[in-house]
Amino acid sequence: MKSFTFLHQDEKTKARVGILHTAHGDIPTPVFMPVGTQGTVKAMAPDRLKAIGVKMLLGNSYHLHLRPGEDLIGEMGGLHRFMSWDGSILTDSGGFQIFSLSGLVKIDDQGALFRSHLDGSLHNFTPETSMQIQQDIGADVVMILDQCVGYPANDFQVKTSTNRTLVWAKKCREAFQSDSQMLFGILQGGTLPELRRYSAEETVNIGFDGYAIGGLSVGEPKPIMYSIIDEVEPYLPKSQARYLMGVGSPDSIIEGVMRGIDMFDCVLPTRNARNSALLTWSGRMNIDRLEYSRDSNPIDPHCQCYTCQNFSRSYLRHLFKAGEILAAELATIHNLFFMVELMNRIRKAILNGSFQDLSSDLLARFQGQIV
Ligand code: PRF
Ligand code: ZN
Repeated sequence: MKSFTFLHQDEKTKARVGILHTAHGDIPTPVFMPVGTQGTVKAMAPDRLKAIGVKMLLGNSYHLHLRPGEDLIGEMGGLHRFMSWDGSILTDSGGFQIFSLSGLVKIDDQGALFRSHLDGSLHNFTPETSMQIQQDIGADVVMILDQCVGYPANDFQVKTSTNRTLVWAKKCREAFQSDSQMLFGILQGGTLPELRRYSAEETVNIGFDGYAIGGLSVGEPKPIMYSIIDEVEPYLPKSQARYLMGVGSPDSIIEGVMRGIDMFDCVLPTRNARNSALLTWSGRMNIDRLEYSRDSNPIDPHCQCYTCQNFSRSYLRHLFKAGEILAAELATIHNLFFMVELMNRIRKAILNGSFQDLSSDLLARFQGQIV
C-alpha cells in the first residue's frame, strides 16, 4: 500500500503539499494533529472534532498501556471504536513519555524499565512490546520506540541515545507486522549536526513508511531547531512523509513547513485553550483580561468557528472566571478551528505559489509570541 503521495513542491521554499494515505482516510498535508493522549482530545466529543475539520489525532501508547491497557482496548474493538473516532490515529511509542513522565529505572539496548507516574508500578517497554501495544490499539500510524534526550545534553548522552534509537529502530522494523498500519522511524541526534546526519542516513537505510524528527523542541533555542531540520531534510526521501514531533506553535509550523515538514502535533492549542489563551489572526489573546469583560465581539471577527459564530468575548471571559467547563470546550473548539484553518491556508498558498507571502505575513503576526 502506498503511504504518501507527493503532490506539489513550492518553488521558493522546501514547502510541499501531499496526501498521507491511512486505513481511515486520506490526510491532506501539511497537517496538524491534535493530541488525544488518553483516547480523547480533552473537552472535545469526536463529532465536534469532525465538524471542525480534524482528520487525524495523536494518541499515546504510554498512557493507554497504563490505563486502560491495550488488552482492554483490543477487546473493545480497537481505539477507533472504543473512542468512536473513525478518522485517522497516530500513536506515539512511549519513548518520549518514559523520559518526561515516568521514573526511569533502567535503560539498555533491550528496552526501558520504568515506574508508572500513576501508581509507581514497574513496566518494561521494549521495541517488541511497543510494536505489540500499538498494533493492539489499532493505530493507523505506529511510531518506533526511541530515546530522546533533553537540552542541553552532553555529547556522550546524545551519542548513546542516538545509537540506541537505531538499535531499537531495527528491532521495531523486524517485530512490526501489519498490512493496514504504517510504521514511522524517528531520528534523534540532539543538536549535533554530524550525529543528526548519521541518524537520518541510518534510519532511512532501515526503511520506514515515513520519518519523524524527534528530540527537538526540548528546550533548545528555536534557531537551533530550524538549523537541525535544515541539516537532516536532504537525507529524507521526498516521496515519504516527514513529521516534526511535539511542535505546534503557528510560527514553528510555518518555519517547519518551509523546511519540508508534512506533519505536526502539539498539546499547546488544546492546553492553552483550557488556560484561556486563544489563537487569533492578530496574535495571541488572553480572554480572562479585564478589557474583555463588556466586549460583545467574538474572539476573532474573522473566525467561522461555532464559538465565534455564537458567543462574545464577554461571555467566554465570564465562563472562565466562573470556572465553568463549557469555557474549556468553547475555547478548544476555537483554537483547533484556528489550527485547521492555518493548515488549510498553508496548503492553499503552497499550491497557488503564494506560500512565501503568507509565511512572512503570518510570522510577523506570531513571532515571539508564546502561542
Ligand atoms: N520522540 C517521541 N515522541 C516525541 C518526541 C520524541 O523525541 C518529542 C520531542 N519534541 C515529542 N514527542 N517518540
Ligand atoms: Zn473562533
